[in-house]
Amino acid sequence: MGYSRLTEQTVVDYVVAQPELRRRFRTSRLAAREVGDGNLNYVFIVTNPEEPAESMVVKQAVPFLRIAGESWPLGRQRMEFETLALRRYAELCPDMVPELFLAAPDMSLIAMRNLSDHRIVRGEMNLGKRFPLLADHMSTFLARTLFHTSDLFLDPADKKPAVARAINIELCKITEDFVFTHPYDASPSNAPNPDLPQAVIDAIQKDPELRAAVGEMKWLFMNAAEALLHGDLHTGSIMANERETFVIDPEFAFYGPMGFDVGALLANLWLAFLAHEWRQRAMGNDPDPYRRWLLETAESVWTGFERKFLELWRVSDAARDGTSFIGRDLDRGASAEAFRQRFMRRLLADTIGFAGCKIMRRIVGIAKVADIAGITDREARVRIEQQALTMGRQLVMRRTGFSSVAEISALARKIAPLAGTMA
Ligand code: SR1
Ligand code: MG
Repeated sequence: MGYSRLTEQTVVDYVVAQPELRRRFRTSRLAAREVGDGNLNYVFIVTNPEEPAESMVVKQAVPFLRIAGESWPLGRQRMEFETLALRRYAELCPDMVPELFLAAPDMSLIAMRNLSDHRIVRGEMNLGKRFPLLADHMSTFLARTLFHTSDLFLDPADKKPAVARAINIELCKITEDFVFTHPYDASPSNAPNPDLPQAVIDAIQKDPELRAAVGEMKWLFMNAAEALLHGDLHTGSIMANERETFVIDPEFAFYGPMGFDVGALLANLWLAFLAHEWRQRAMGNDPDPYRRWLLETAESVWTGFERKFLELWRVSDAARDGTSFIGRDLDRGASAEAFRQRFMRRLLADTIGFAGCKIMRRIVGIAKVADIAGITDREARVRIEQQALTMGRQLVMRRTGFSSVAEISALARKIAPLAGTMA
């Protein structure tokens, strides 16, 4: 079948015509709704109106960038990278990705389980909801996916073809441009809040030290094929409830630096921390408890990730007759352990640097986060955006100087104090 763009009408005909999809419904009288709120694709929920529990999601790539419109062409192949990543994640973290019912490269679409009992974490956090298991689940996801797709675990003869299969040129280019380049080179694609003083943007775009540091992060992103990354792991790519957490939307997947995925998640928790100084007050709450929870969640993501990643690594090395990534053991594992400790320190620095870039791009660049862009008090929004830029800058510039994420919590509280600690 050739490609055609689906609509709320034609997606139903499509589902009914695919036996592996049709058999999941007791009727062919289905209804569909387009619910995509992402920047790239179209997402339909197809339901049996008589039995709303019978439903599925159909996600289709269109040959352009949705956020920009049809004048911005973008290949449809991104859905194949999403499929590849969802399949690999289903092997590594089966309870954390939606079950795939069908992948149809000809139509650039996938059909999968509708996570109807789960909500997008960003939207819920903006309403002040807590996810008590989020840090535990996401640290497990990060540890398992990043360790098992890296050279610390895989045979090089398996890893290199895996890297080659996931060369995602177009979507990496989006990240290279919109995360690492355009926010800093005064590109016309930028869309800063018009209330933000030009001097604040100039401070980001005309600081050679900062631009050089961001350039180093871009270089790492483009050259360090460490592990299979989700590639866009912000809080809008996670669906959760009190019990379960699912990772969705891995169309940006490729083999890149591990810190990019970890940093994306931390950056979005820190952006939420900044936003909730206003959001919680607007809801009539004392902002401190929720903001503290966000910082604790960020700390637990890192500490949980570090512990679980090291655990997987030590167990895997132990099963290899004393031969680890650095070679044969000659000192009862002391050298292997020293390498692990250095590896994690370097990974923390990468994570912090990438988080800084991710924070700044959400203020200056084209793609915003609703956490901050949805702040209706203009003065508060400008204040919080300035805090975000201050924090992003410090993270990138000082990324090798932090020895824990708790130190970043202290930095965040210094830049945007908790109400209880304000003078
Ligand atoms: C043109 S920027 C589009 C952005 O949307 C995705 O969610 C990625 O973050 C990408 O950078
Ligand atoms: Mg997405």
